[in-house]
Amino acid sequence: MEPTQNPDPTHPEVLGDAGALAAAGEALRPLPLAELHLHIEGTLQPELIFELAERNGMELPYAGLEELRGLYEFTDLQSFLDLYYANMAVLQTEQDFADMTRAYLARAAAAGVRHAEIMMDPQAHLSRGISLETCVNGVASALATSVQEFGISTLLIAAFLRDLPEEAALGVLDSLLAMNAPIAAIGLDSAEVGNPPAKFERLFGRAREAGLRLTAHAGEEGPPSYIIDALDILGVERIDHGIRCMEDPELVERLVEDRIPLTVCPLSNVRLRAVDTLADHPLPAMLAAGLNVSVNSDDPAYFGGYVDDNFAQLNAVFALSEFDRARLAANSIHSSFASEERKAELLKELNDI
Ligand code: ES4
Ligand code: ZN
Repeated sequence: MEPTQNPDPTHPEVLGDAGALAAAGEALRPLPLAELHLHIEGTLQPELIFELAERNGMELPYAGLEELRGLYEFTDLQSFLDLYYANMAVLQTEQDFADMTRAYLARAAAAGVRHAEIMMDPQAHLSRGISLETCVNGVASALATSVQEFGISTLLIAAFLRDLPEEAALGVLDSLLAMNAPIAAIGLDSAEVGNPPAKFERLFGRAREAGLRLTAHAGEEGPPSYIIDALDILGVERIDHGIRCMEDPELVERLVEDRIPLTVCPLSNVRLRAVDTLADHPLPAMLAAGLNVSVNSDDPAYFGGYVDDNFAQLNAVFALSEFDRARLAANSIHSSFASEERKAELLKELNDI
């Protein structure tokens, strides 16, 4: 990458050497990239939760924003999921889903995101009496104008809750297919430990037959064997998180060899205590091992930041080289489910920086 040619005095971050400024704690210029691991319900900011509650005439169990914000201290994945599912109660209408999605896209554009693969949890809404049409059409209506409004191409991933029975997931997949929902892929999320990939072998088989792309959370809290089973039993093309692969050198070798994408979410891993501190995060070791890793925000409203915040904090701790930052961005583009044409466009944009 070339240093900035035309320094703009109104944007001090582009003056001089970006690396030196980053080391001094200044903002990095965001690189164009793809966000591949993002739960749209995890973009629901506390302010929007209150706004939607008021619009829908609902009483929240919190006196105000500060009380709600005080609850964002998590001890593990489940302690986060409890608040994440509770806060979804305010999502009632198509407009609510559309407003949440549009707010994410606006913020993601500022973070450098040029392509977003957005997961949603239909079962978390069905169980509250919200129809598939309401949640899918609401999110999809915001995605429909994303290229125009935000310059972000998008696709939608229906994620299934692994702590529910496979039968439930099969029913929802059939309904999504019957309504011709605009989904490109399926994912697998929620409480990992005790819900291994093998539980969803038929679901992933059916999705593959329907022509959908496949990804699954594995190796976030669960052991390396869950990553192996997601690949071998579910046939996924991508692993969400996957950080615990580092405990199994043979698995690392396989993931490197096969260029399996791992959508890593550093701030999420810190906030859910998968790692003690960001300085203990395996990302630099994963890069050094030659793994195909990207940086993603997971549930940015809950974990302290969007993809640019993840990069900024990584950079503050590890002083990533410009080469590594460009590699992470290029990995995200190569690992996306976008068309070859769109990938080429984004890679060119990255190269021209
Ligand atoms: C999730 Cl961080 C994480 N892990 C598993 N399932 C999830 N759903 C939303 N965020
Ligand atoms: Zn996730």
